[in-house]
Amino acid sequence: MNVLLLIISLFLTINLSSGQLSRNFYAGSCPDVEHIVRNAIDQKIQHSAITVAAVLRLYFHDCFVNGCDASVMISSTKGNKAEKDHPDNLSLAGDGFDAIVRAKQALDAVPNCRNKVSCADIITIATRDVITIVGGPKYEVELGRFDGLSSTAASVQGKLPQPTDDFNKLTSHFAKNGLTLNDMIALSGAHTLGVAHCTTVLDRIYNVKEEPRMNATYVTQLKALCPRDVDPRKVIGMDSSPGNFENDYYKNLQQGKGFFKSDQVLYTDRRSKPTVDLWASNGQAFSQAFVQSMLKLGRVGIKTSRDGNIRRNCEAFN
Ligand code: HEM
Ligand SMILES: *[C@@H]1O[C@H](CO)[C@@H](O)[C@H](O)[C@H]1NC(C)=O
Ligand SMILES: CC(=O)N[C@H]1CO[C@H](CO)[C@@H](O)[C@@H]1O
Repeated sequence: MNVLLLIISLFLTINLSSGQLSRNFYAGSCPDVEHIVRNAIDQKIQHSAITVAAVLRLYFHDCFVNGCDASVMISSTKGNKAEKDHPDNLSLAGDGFDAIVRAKQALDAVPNCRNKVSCADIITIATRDVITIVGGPKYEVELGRFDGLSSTAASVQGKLPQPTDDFNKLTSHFAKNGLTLNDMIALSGAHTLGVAHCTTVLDRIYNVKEEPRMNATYVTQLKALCPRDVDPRKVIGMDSSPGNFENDYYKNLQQGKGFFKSDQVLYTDRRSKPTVDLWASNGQAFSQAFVQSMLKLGRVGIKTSRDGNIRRNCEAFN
């Protein structure tokens, strides 16, 4: 493991940051920012373990809609229906939002850090932390994002991939954000964590004829957990260890046990299958690829002091 960390950090040193982002953006204003966020996240997770997956998904949805600018955090008001109220927020778990709000409160309690750290950077740090906490790779984050000045439900439309999307649709969603097929395969590995609503797989498990690659044993298991008339609020793990970050995601795809069609297609399509096979057999290669792709995702649509600011409240514009 230490060797892996060394390799990752050497690689990152060479491949440092892009644009205005840097590793030590807050060195002058709030040098302890990463410890403060980490403590707040540790505390939040002790109360609610589902925070882990909630934060990771929040980061993805934030970055894919108008860039990583915390626009996903904004609460709707009378005059504005914000991003989080688009149906595609797909029930982003409230604990993810709450974790960021708490980390911000912890920062604001330290005089020199008060209103110095952007909410977008808090999400970025918190996401790295939750991944590390559940056994994923530890990596250095790039900081210096500003918070966005707009957030509308309308702007979410069509920006997020859907679980029923085919291969070309999926790759085009990632390409629009400057992400490659390799990035897409690596980032989809995030589905090693967390849960999904039964309602998102009902169609798939009760109409399996359309997807011959689905593992029959797995279909039986899913049907037992998610009967046709299941309570729409019911959620189930997307793999058998939804609280651990590992490369099981790829091993499951090899066995026809991808949770969504958008997961399984990575194994059925010849363009991505070799990479799935590689990462199923080599967890270190997956971890390295995942870190690189997370950093790339974190560079999407970065706001500067010209088109962004540092929010005093992550859930409202200044
Ligand atoms: C490739 C296209 C993707 C599709 C179609 C997709 C779709 C979904 C859907 C439908 C859910 C279940 C939502 C629910 O029922 O509550 C989900 C959960 C989740 N997704 Fe994705 N996703 C994709 C990529 C990603 C990426 C790139 C990440 C992060 C890097 C990610 C992280 C997560 C996490 C962590 C959860 C679990 C959330 C929780 O437990 O609260 N997903 N995804
Ligand atoms: C289906 O899943 C079972 C148990 O999870 C596994 O033993 C089996 O090898 C899988 N079948 C295929 C075709 O991969
Ligand atoms: C967490 C959150 O804000 N979820 C919202 C997602 O959008 C639906 C409406 O589409 C709201 O009902 C949820 O409260």
